[in-house]
Amino acid sequence: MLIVHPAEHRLHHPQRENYRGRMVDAFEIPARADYVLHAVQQAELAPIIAPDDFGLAPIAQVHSARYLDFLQRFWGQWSEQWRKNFPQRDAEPVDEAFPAVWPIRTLRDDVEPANLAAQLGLYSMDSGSPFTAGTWAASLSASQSALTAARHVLTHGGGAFSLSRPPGHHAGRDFFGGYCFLNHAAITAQWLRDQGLARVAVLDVDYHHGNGTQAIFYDRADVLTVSIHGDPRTEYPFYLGHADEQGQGAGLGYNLNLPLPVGTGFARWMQAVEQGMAQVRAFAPQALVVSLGLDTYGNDPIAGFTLQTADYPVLGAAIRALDLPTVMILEGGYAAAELGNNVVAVLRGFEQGRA
Ligand code: Q9C
Ligand code: ZN
Repeated sequence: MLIVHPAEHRLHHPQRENYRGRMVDAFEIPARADYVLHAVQQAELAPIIAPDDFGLAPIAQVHSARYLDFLQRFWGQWSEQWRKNFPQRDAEPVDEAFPAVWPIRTLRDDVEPANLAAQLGLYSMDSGSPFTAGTWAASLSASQSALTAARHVLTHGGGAFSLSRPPGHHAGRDFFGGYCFLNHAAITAQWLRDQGLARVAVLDVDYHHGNGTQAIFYDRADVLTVSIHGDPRTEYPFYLGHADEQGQGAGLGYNLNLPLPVGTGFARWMQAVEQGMAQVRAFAPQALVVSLGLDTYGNDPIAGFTLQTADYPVLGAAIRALDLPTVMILEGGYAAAELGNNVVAVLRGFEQGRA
């Protein structure tokens, strides 16, 4: 196994976020990756390398041109505008920007407003995902990290883990949300397709439904998307992730959602994961991308399942038993101090697995 880790994740360091209408300490912070890096170093699981640069082309295969343009220029324009409006202050005005207005039903999303606050709404799904000075650079590094892991498993088989952030699975073709800006899992699956693999499966075990990944591949039969998650009737992202979403057109039958109620424990959860894995096996993919969120953990501050650290090796072993070239990408998991142990538990299970 190989672990890929970009130091640039740290450039995205939000202080605060809007959570249920209140400003609270941000959950998706650099300390998360620091804890994981420390734990995988201590465990001596695998070599840890920095990502290579795959450029923007693989990212532009998934995200729209105007969204990528927005991500790259937004902070520069936003902070410049702020300095003009408040010339007496010379530092960065605020540490993070949040949307406040959106083109919901009946409003137009085809014309990009010149107003930057309005652009922030056009390209987002919620007000809880801080956009910071380093958001683009960190997100780009996370995509490059996932691609580096993908190239490793394409060449050598086995597994590779992208120890990167911010996460990606909520980001759609042209929007951010749920702390995600670039959909690294989707970019990786598409890149593997573009390398000539006919079928790629994405298995999303994050607590939250992978709405971005589902939507990106919803009408396609070449990428199977499977997500096990908290029921969207009560859990973020609320507006997608129901069991009746099975894909459309050529993609009908190539999306599987397994929503579970708040309070679900390991036995029931693992049963659903096995059900998802049966679908993956039936699809007979040439590679597997795992959206590895660890917010299923019982002590997670923003999620509702009750998994324990000792449960995670079972997940890792089951992933290994699929016997596919496997790219695992870090998604959520906000019990930061325990996140490292939980990641190591999955990776140990993967290493020792192959039941
Ligand atoms: N005020 C991931 O785990 N919480 N994202 C929104 C609404 C968003 C989690 C709360 C949670 C997103 C990758
Ligand atoms: Zn999550």
